[in-house]
Amino acid sequence: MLTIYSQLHQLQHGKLEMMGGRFVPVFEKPARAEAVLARIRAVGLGEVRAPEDFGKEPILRVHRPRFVHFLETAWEEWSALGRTHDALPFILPVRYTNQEREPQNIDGKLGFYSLDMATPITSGTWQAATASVKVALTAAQHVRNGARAAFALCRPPGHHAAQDYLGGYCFLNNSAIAAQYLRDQGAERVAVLDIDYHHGNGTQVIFYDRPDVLTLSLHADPSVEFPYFLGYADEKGVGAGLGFNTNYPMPWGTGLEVWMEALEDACMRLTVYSPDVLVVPLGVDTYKGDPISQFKLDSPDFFKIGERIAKLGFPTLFVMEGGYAVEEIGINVVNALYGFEDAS
Ligand code: Q9C
Ligand code: ZN
Repeated sequence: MLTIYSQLHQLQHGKLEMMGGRFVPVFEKPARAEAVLARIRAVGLGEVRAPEDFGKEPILRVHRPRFVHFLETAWEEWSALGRTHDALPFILPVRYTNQEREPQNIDGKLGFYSLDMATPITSGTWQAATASVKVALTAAQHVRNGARAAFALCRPPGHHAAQDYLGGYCFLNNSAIAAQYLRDQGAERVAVLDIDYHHGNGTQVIFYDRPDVLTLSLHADPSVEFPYFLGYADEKGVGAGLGFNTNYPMPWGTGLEVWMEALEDACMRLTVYSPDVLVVPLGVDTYKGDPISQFKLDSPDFFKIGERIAKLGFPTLFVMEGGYAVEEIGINVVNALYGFEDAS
């Protein structure tokens, strides 16, 4: 399987994130992508190629222009105040607040465009996030050109980012941008099967009112897990999109058996929908040894997951999302990709 990778991901290297009322070292760090790349090379999964540039247009098909402008200029505004440490918000808009008026001050803007305080903006964030989009788009183009599958080794991840907010270590929604690009290139129906441990809230809201992009997400129950405010089973889409979003929230401690039952139901829906292309936001934070997650999948389980997805028979684009057990992230990701290739 072809992998697309850009070393520019290294430019996103935040120092601290807010967790449990403390600042802790960021979990979403460059070593993650390096470890996945090393494993791909060690086992010889296939060619590793650099991304192509698709310009800003595919990003603007998903994200609001003023949000993209904010991302591009946030570090400049922040550092103009003499601040040399990472940019984070300290105030977030909640209920009964103005959700449309962008503040002028950078501290207000950071809150206005953020979901959490765990996603630091650094001097290299814009370059790294746009390189990650290029990786996803190049891999998408490869699948659109007839490949059975491709792997976009994206970093930073994307599935928590929505039209106009960042969060959950995500700035631009790589999977959603790729799905929209595939639609714009002529795919009539695209499906997104998100298997990251966390709900793909950004992808869900981006396509919530549309029947042309089916969104399915298997994840930890948001009543006890990030992102808390979305990802429940009763969120099924709206308007023309009603019936085209399905969430599979599962309790802490979920292992392969229960997880596979959810995947089986998702596969049934995918078969009925019959997409031209399947996009799989691939997070391996479902792994039992993940430092911030509470599922119990083991390394060999990812092979079975890849196999099951391959049996669907759709051209498939894998997009790297979460997974924070750096020691095992390479094994787990490559197991999923190998399982897919084995059953293809
Ligand atoms: N108690 C992705 O996997 N912090 N994002 C959670 C845990 C944010 C994860 C704190 C987790 C975001 C792409
Ligand atoms: Zn995750």
